[in-house]
Amino acid sequence: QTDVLNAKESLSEFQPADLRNKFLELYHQEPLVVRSPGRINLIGEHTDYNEGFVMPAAIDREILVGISSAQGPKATLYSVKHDETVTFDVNNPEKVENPAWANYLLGVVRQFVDKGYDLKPFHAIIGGNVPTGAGLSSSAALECGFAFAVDQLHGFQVPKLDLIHMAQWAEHHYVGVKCGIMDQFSSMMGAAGQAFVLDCRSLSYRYFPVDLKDYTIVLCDTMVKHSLANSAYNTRRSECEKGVAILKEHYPAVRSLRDVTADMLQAHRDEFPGKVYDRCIYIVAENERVLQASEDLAKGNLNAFGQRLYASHDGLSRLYEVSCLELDFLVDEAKKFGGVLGARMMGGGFGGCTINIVKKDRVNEFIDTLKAAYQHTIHREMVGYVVALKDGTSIVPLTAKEPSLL
Ligand code: GAF
Repeated sequence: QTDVLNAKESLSEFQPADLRNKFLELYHQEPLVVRSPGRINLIGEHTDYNEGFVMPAAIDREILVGISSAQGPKATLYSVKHDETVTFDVNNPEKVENPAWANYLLGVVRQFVDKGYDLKPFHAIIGGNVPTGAGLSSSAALECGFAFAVDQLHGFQVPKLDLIHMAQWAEHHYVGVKCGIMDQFSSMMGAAGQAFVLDCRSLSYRYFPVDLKDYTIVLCDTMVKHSLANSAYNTRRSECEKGVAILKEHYPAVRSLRDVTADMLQAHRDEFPGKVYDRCIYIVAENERVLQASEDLAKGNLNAFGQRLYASHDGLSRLYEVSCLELDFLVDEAKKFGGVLGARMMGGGFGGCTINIVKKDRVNEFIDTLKAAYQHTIHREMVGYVVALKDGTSIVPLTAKEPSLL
C-alpha cells in the first residue's frame, strides 16, 4: 500500500521562549505557558482499551500551550505549525470541518462547557516539538496540555484524572479515534527518569526507574503514516468487543479481554468470525507479556525483557495486523544488528516509530546502519531519536523577573 500521508518534518527545536515571543507578538500579553510531553510505550500495545496493562513513559518532546485571557467576546486558537487562527465562542465550541488540528482543542473546551465550568474568552497558542504521526502521541499531549492550560487560567483546579478523561473524550468525539487511556494518562502523569505500569481498568499505576544498564532506548521513525490508521484502529477495537460478546455467552463474568485466558479462547475458537480469534489471542498474550516484562525489569533480566519486545512485535504484525512493511523492515534490521536486545513497533501502528533497546556505545552505528538499509530498500529517510524520560504536564516557569533594587 502506497498511501503515505505525510513525509514528516524533522524535529524542530521549538522552545518555550519561542512560544512566548510568538504570543507577545500576536497578543501583546504575557502568557501562562504549559508543557505536555509525548510518550513512549515499552510494551503493552492495544491493551489499554481492553482494560489491560501498559508500560509507558513521558518523554522530552513536548507540546507547548501559551494562554491568556482575551478582552473580546470570542476565544482564539493559533497553531504555530500551521500558522493559522481559529476563532470560536467559548460557550459553544462546535466541531469544525477544517482545520483538523482545532478539533483536539475544541473537544476539550466542549468538555469544560458540558461539565458546567464558566469559561471566559481566551487566546491560546500551540506549538512544540513532538513529531506528528510518529506514534509518540502528539495528539494526547496537545489535548492534555490545553486542558491543563485552560484549567490553570481559570483556576478551576480540576483533578488531573478528570482532565485525562476530558482529553480522551475530545479524541473520541471531536477527532473520531476511539483511543484507550494510555496516551492521555502518560502525558499528564509521566515522571522524570521513570516509566510506569498502568492497569487500564482500575487506573492504578506504579512508577519504576528505567535502568537499562549498558543499553538505552532508541526510536526509529519510519516517517510514514498510512491513511488507514484511524479507521483500522476503530475496527480493531470493535473486533475485540465482538470477541468479548461471544465469550460473555459462556462466561458471564467476562467484561473485557482482560478477564479472558488463552484456554477460554481456544475452547470456543470455532465461534469467532473472521480475524476475531487472532485479535483476541494477541491481546491476551500481550497483557501477560507486560506483567512478565515488569518482572524481568525488576530482576534486571534485560535479555528476557528484549525478547518480549520482539514477541510483542510479532503478535502485532501477524495476529493483530497493525504493523506495515516499513515497521517490519526496521524491526528485522534491528534483529540483525548485534547490540540490540529487543525492538517492536510502538503506538497504534501503520507507521510511526519502532522502539529499540540498543547498546549505548553502538547507538550512532545502529542509527546509521538502519538509516542506510531503509534508504536502500524503502527509498525513504528514517529518523532516529534518543529520548529521555520526563515529568508529565506542568506549567513552565518562564519569566524570572529582574530582582528588585529595593
Ligand atoms: C494509540 C491510542 F491512542 C492508545 O490509546 C493505544 O491504544 C495505542 O494506540 C496502542 O497501544 O496511541
